[in-house]
Amino acid sequence: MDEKGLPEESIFNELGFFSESDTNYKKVLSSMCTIPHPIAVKAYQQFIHTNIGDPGLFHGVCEMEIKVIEMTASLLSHSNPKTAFGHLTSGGTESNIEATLHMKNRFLEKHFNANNNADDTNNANNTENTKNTSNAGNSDNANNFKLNLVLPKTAHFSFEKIANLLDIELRKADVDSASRVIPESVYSLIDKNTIGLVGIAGNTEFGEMDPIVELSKIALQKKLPLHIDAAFGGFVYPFISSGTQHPNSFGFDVSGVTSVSIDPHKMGFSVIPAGILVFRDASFLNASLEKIKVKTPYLTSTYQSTLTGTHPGSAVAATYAVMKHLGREGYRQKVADCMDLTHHLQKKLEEVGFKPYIEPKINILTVQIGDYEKTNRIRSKLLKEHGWNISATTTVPALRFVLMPHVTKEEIDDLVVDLKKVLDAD
Ligand code: 0PR
Repeated sequence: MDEKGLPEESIFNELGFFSESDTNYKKVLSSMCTIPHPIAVKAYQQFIHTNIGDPGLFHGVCEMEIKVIEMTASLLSHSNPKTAFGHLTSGGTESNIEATLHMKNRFLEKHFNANNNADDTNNANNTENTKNTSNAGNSDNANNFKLNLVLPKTAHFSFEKIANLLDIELRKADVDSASRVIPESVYSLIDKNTIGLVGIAGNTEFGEMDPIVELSKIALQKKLPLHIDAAFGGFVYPFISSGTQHPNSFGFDVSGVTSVSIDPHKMGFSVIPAGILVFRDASFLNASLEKIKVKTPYLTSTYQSTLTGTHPGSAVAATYAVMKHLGREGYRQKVADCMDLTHHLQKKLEEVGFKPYIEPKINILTVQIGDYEKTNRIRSKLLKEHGWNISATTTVPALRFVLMPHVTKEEIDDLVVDLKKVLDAD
């Protein structure tokens, strides 16, 4: 750090230089984020100094957070949104971490109970089971076996971090040709050490939704929590116009669903960082919250049970503002615009001979142009020679386009011309 500070003007000249290297979202069809709504930006600025980690100082943002959770629960078809429990996070990764942490704590509480009180439904303190390291039945061998989480193989890579962080095994269930998880595969992976199930509403690569109702049946039968990762699809599926044959239920109207992750900083058009984690109600969490709860004697609250300490109230305000400003009607229109872009790209690609890999349900389109090597080569030529940011899928070789509101039809037309050029020269 320099001894002497610089005047404002030279700082902003320098910032301008850095900013030039950042995208302004032109030619970006790889991102699940977009330019935030101006209302969100304005609200963010108004609350820039607020810290929701010290709630006693910021009653206003705390009240807004409660309202955001209530609005979100209602969007997720909760029958009594006021009883939903949740908070804002930094995004899908943090929401998934916390949801999984609660599943793990709930499992440990149920089977090992913090005070070693035997849960005889699972044979705790049964000496037989102390010999069996794969049996979650005894507190003495709590460290001798690995807990597992059953999730679709299309799940976001944040779960890889979670596996490492929480020391759990990921059991990846097979998916069908439309990238939707196969319920029988999920069922077959469950055992005594399974802490819960995950379903996805809008998977990262294809935007597809898993058969949540089927997953819910399994969860209820096996008495397991079911977390839905709707980080991207949560603000899309509820606004897809009816008439599509897609079953849009993935929220709290599906009885086995215990928690949902949904990101305002993606299709919610709020600022970064804004994620939301909502639970059907707090009862599922009681024991777990106790476990992660820490005393905060010198703050205005007596304890904290969120993963982060200091976190931005500004993101809460931005999210509240944009949700209130757009309303369901506004989101429906924005989603319709994104779908219009998606169908425009689909038509343009079909004109040059490419059909989508999966008929797009939401604003993500994938197209197969060859094997992995060719796909990566074309992708990198599109960037190097023409400046297009496109991603590629990993579960099948395909180019992937995310049609966010910053994309225009003119851009799409230019992109398809450039893609054709690159393919012809390859
Ligand atoms: N769950 C799903 C289904 C996701 O698609 C993502 C992110 C996450 C969880 C994790 O969310 P956070 O990144 O908010 O923690 N999916 C995007 C992706 O990996 C994130 C992204 C967004 C990446 C914008 C790049 C980008 O420019 O593609």
